[in-house]
Amino acid sequence: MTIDATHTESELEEFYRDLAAVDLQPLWTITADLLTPTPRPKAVPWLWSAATMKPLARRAIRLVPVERGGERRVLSLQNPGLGGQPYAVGTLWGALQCLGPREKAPAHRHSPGAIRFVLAGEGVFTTVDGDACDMHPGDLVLTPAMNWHDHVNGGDGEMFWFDGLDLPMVAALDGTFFEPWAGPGLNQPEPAEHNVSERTYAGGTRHTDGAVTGPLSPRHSRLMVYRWADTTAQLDRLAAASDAPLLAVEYTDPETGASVMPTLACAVHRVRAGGRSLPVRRAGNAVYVVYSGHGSSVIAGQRFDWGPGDMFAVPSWAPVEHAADEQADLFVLTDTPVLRALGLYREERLAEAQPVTSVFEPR
Ligand code: GTQ
Ligand code: FE2
Repeated sequence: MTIDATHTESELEEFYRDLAAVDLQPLWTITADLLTPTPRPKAVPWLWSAATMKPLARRAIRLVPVERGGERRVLSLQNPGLGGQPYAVGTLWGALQCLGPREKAPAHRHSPGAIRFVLAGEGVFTTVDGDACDMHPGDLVLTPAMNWHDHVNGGDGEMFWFDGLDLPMVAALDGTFFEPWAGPGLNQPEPAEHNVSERTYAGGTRHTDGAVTGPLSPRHSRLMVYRWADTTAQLDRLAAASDAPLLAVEYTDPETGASVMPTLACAVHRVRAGGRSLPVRRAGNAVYVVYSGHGSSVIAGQRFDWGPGDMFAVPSWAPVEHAADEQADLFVLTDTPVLRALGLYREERLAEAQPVTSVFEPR
């Protein structure tokens, strides 16, 4: 067959009309970027400063109760590139959650998995499928997919932490399920003993009766809480043995060494005082939370200055490099396990610092 060169303009127009009428779209007329040479995330590099967020969170504590329905006192990071969707980057939910003295957030469970990284305060425990995990600054607490969870502030102070969820990813897969705790009461009963998963799994060993009984292929880590003392001790050991400007540790499933969840990876990147890392870009999205220290990151040519409690978005494939005036610890949430599992992951390390073309002005 060869192309009928005798066809008329109106024949062609009619053909396109007929296609549209039966919900078909010819690829050769599609102008949207379908097959981009490299990822083009809609989310933009962005930073939410603690100075802005914290007073607003305190106002929320004063003005808005935590109840069934709203479920959580959470300020979600809304990336301006995402058209009003409450997502930090295309695949990740990021948020600041807080609880006032003696407040309780009701129990529920859902198919999106979540992590909490504690920023400030004492007194809250998150109960994960019956195991009450005490939370202290710098701790990471997991609430994996379909695990019941609620947050209880048993103390007299406020508490603030970062929430990261794979919610947009699960939504894109049309895999969202949610269930409120049916009771009795709004919360899981407080167990007599707290931190059971920690006693069983912490430190890379597992409590057994002598037999080898662990799951062969756990879908998520069975350790629900990772203590800051362990994280910082490991970083100290690495820093003592290296003069690299940036040292990173990934939180792992102590039984398998895998990422903490099938969808989410968590890490801490420590930038040495006076250190400056070279740019790297990675397929997949990331949300950074500054735990301590002051410094700046250059993301796709834009400089973001940061300090404790600030949160920033690094969309897929944007080159990112960090510099710190004093030693800085950055908590990093990524969707890397999904890209790796699907054969989509890649990274590129650049040999030279990026030229800085603009400086981000936080709101
Ligand atoms: O704490 O259970 O930021 O379900 C978003 C959804 C926190 C939570 C969020 C949630 C939670
Ligand atoms: Fe939840």
